[in-house]
Amino acid sequence: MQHFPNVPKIQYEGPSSRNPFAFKHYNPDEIVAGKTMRDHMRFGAAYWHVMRNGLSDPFGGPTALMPWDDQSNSIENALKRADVFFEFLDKIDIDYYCFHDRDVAPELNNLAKSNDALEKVTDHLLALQKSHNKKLLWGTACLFSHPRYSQGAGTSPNAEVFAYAAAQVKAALDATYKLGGEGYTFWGGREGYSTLLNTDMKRELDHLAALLWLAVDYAKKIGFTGQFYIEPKPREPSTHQYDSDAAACLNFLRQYGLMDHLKLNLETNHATLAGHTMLHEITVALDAGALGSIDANQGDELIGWDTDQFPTDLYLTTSIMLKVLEMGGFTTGGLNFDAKRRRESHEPEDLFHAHIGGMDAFARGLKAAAAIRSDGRLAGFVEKRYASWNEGIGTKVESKSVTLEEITAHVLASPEPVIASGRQEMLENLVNEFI
Ligand code: XLS
Ligand code: NI
Ligand code: NI
Repeated sequence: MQHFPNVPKIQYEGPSSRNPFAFKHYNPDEIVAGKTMRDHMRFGAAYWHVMRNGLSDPFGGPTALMPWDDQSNSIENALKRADVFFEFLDKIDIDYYCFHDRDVAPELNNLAKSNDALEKVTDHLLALQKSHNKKLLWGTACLFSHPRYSQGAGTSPNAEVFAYAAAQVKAALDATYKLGGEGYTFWGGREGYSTLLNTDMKRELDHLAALLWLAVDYAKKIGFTGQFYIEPKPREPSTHQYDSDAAACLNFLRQYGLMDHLKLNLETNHATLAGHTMLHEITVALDAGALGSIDANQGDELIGWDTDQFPTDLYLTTSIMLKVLEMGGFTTGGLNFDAKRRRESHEPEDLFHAHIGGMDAFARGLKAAAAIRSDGRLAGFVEKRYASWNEGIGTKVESKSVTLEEITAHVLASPEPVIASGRQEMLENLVNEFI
């Protein structure tokens, strides 16, 4: 059964192609900086956006046409959606996917029944993965939609709700393990507060850490060796989320001794909401050895919420790929399109235009980043900018082998320092040479 009858398998046709159903820049087998583009990117599609997002917004209901979906909460409907999703993955040529437990299988308001449904659907997903040669980038549990989680899951004031969330995490980990998932993500949709008047922040943070430790220990027990991630986001739906940005997440992980067990899954639109650039967030994570995976999207500068748009900004994709190359590439992570079409783009073929655009934008970003690196002027400039630290007083400070008195004596015997220009505009011009 063909669910996207008007869409061919998307192929690379090169920059001169005018075919909207073709890649102009993403050429999966082309080698860039020593690796195929496919292996650099490790693109993933988000089950929740592709299959479950009706494109409603706070002012209006769903618009997306999903002729394959009977809108029921049945397992049959869930199984059918999975078939459609894998047809989509084949046609768009994406190797990985990500899901929440409740995207793929129904929430049945009873843990035993919901677990049973998840078991049935993941059996089917496993068969589809094998027959379509697709892989799970990461799995996760939806701990934010159901009303029981309205006041948090791991950070709920109610211990029974925490327990429910923990049991759901267990089932989602079992599912991820069964599907050979390369990672498992915690995004704390409601792990924050609406007002501090009713909130014991210290206790809630202790509980959130307890949930993560329970998951880490359980993973060890079942032999799940995938990477755990925590995904920062500052707000929405909560007023303040505890995992508000990369620095806050790292502080949390350090405080609770979790640095060896979790890395960060960074999302561009979340960086924007936190008042940071994505480059900032990635740099913070990379410097801590904790850059794990990326939710590839972008936000709108004019709308104050998580619009989850497909990434089209070449400056953004170039800066992301510069850091990914600097890291030496993804290991367990990848570029997961946690992105949705605009509400006005309601036809199934729009799913393809959206992903083609994101993949081509990252292909151009990868090529630009690789060219900037092999050109060497940018890195050379930064190296030179800090050169004074490689000798004299700089070396002594870095090696902590000098006192304040000795530094003072050094300054008294030296001329006024001459500082060189930061050359921001020249460097911006340099980057634009390659975009
Ligand atoms: C929502 C988050 C979510 C996570 C997975 O804003 O990005 O989609 O990636 O729970
Ligand atoms: Ni995300
Ligand atoms: Ni998001």
